[in-house]
Amino acid sequence: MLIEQLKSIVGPKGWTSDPAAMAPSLVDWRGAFHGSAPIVLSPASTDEVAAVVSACAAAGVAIVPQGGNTSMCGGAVPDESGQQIVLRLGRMNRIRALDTENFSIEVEAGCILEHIQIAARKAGRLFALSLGAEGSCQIGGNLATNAGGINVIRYGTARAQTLGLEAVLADGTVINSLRSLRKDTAGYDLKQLFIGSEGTLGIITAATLKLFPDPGLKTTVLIAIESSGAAVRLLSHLRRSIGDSIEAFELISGYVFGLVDRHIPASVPPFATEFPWYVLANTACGDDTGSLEQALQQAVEANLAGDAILAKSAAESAALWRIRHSIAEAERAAGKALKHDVAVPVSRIEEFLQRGDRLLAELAPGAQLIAFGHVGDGNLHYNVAMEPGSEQAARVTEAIYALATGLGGSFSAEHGVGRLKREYLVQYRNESEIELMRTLKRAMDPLNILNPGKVI
Ligand code: FAD
Ligand code: 2HG
Ligand code: ZN
Repeated sequence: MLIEQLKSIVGPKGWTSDPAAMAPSLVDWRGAFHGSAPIVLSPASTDEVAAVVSACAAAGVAIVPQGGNTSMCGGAVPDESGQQIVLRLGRMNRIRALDTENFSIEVEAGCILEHIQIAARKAGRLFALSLGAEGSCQIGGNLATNAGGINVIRYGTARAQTLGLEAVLADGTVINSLRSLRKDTAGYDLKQLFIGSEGTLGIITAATLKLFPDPGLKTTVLIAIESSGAAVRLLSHLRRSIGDSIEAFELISGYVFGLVDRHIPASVPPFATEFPWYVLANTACGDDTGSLEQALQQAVEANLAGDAILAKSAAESAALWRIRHSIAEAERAAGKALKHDVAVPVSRIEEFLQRGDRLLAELAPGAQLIAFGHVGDGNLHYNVAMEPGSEQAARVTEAIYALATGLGGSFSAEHGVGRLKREYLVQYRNESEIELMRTLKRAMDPLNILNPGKVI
């Protein structure tokens, strides 16, 4: 009976129970988590989402919100029970309004991230969130995971770029906090409850996002370096020299460059000589690359950089960023891996990597490290090519997480907790933090129908 009710709420275009059509929603991007569902719903409006949630609440049936299903931690896939309903947001993909003077844009949750970037650019503005999955991930998923990506160093995470939010609560109530203000201290900032909560406290249906002036021409530079520590010192040096114009500053190991070269067609190896590490950076200094070139020259003289290539055209820049954005795909093509999306203070990156190497050599001799990340944010993807699930794999993950948190870091930097890292949340957040999270969850979702089994 519930299923018939749900079908009538969303209409004939808004549901499927065809196994082939449901299949992409029942497995995660890496193929690590498989689930099943009686039906996949695709509502077309906030009212339809509210009616669906209210019907599910009355029946006590769980809902798994799903955007582009690019989660790296199994967050958007239902469990194996066959009882959880998948709610795809992709049909809600309208850009509702763009206010150039207010530098803001209001979008529905199912908008593909790249479509928002394009709409902003057409209006001479920048929507700064950018990540490898931007061609398929959706803004609702980005906000639900508080996604990071490559531009955090200058513009902050998804949270920092959100002005307002519309969400549906676990009983079907619509919370409209779609304001577009930079300052607003009227009561609790409710939108923050939903950002980063991975669909466990409410379903995001729309958002008002911050835009920036379009900095226009960007300069992309690929810098070869001898050590990860040099990357951190190089970043400090560049920040002192050219200030806030650094938009992205990504660390990539030499092995990872080779991995992309082997698995992604038409990716161009950058240097004739191989270096252990590379930095790929974007600066927004327009036509004036003089101060950047001078700062790079000083870096070479101070042994902070081995060699540097400045992209000479937009096409060259795109080719370099294609390499960076293809890492996850290359790693997936190469086989199974333990994913460690950790953060440490930027100043502890070198220590983390050195101690991580020693731990790996001890716990999994010969296992291949796949290290890269958003070094400007202290966020490293310290992945290890290994079959997950064994005791040895668990020991490696435990050791890496303990190392990161021991250095004042986090075991979960930008991908979220999802299903993959649930057990670690209770381990690495203190008791009072966990209790407050549980209190919030109980208060906002007393029947535990919103993405149960994820996060907490
Ligand atoms: P989904 O995977 O569909 O969902 C993610 C979580 O959000 C799930 O828990 C889901 O239930 C929930 N959710 C989805 N939509 C809603 C909604 N409307 N309301 C409430 N909850 C919802 N992440 C980064 O942070 N930085 C990166 O650089 C980065 N690069 C990536 C590169 C690749 C190639 C891939 C495959 C993934 C990458 N990711 C990265 C991981 C991923 O978090 C992001 O791609 C993105 O934020 C997820 O968006 P999505 O629409 O695919 O969400
Ligand atoms: C990236 O930075 C993504 O490319 C994916 O966050 C990281 O594959 C990963 O571990
Ligand atoms: Zn990342």
